[in-house]
Amino acid sequence: MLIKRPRGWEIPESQATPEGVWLDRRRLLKGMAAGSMLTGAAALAGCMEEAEADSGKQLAAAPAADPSAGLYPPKTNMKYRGDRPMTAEDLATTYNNFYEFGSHKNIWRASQVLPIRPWTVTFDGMVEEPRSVAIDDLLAAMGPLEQRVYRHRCVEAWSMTVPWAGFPMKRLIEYAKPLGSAKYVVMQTFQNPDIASGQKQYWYPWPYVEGLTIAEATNELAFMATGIYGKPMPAQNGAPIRLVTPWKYGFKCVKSIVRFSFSDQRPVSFWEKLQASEYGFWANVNPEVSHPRWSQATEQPLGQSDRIPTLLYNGYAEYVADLYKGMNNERLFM
Ligand SMILES: Nc1nc2c(c(=O)[nH]1)N[C@H]1C(S)=C(S)[C@@H](COP(=O)(O)O)O[C@H]1N2
Ligand SMILES: [Mo]
Repeated sequence: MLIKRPRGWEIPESQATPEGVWLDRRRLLKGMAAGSMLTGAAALAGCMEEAEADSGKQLAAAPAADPSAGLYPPKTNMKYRGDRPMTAEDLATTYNNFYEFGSHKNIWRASQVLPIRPWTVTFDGMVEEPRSVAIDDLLAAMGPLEQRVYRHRCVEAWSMTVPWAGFPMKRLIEYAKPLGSAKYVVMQTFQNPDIASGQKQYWYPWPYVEGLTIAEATNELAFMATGIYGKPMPAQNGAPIRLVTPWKYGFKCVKSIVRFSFSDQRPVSFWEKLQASEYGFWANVNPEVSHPRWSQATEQPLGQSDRIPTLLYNGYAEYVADLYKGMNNERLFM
């Protein structure tokens, strides 16, 4: 018999894991591990098998020795609830874009080699005083983490709805102390071609860089995510810290950030350098502005059978539309 292995977005909605289920699984796991280190490890393996059998796919594990594990799961901020069925964890953590590890969706295994500790984040450029800080010290300085369920819309027209853990980007901007004259924050992904084989592909303008205006970065929706599904961020989703701007196309959400630089010059981002006619600085979601090669009118939620209409600013207009008032000469939507 020929068995067709469904692609990510073809898995029926009935298999999507509702929030309660994965939370319970996590609690179970925690409880078992607390019992004894030894049986904890065995239980973990057992639980993985169970999850694998559940979904017909291997569940991506959170990094084993993550010193920040105790911060998860954080409290849910009920203001941001996604308003759509939650995407199954094993889809969101095995169907990824992370070109550093390959230009296909199945990079999650390859990305496990990313060393997420020690991890240093640098703040420089137009700041009161440049500084570098270890990720766990930064997490401590950012105060309590929170969980927010956001929709995510990739420019390729697939989408997901996932629970991120992290803190408002505004808090990080305040911590960085930019000068009043800074207009942009520029974020850069790690660079290490020995680990990330995609970075040996010289035709890409490594490192991955993205930017926001300070007004965008301090908007209440802009979020620094350090975890997902109630756990520390797995490598493939951008450990240990990545940007989430849910009103913009997904490529703005730069992963595995090592540097925040402040500038009065608009940066040219990774995709814009590669193909400026298709990918711009603003990249706000708009169903009426087509990508030069495909329509943006609808999207395919991962794990669901039917496409759904795409919304202006991905449905977040009430939060962000004012940011772009009077900018009619800008290419706001690509
Ligand atoms: N460093 C880096 N960040 C990146 C990318 C990338 O290739 N490299 N891909 C972007 C794109 S196109 C999308 S849609 C999202 C995907 O995030 P996810 O894999 O967590 O769904 O990450 C964004 N951030
Ligand atoms: Mo994307």
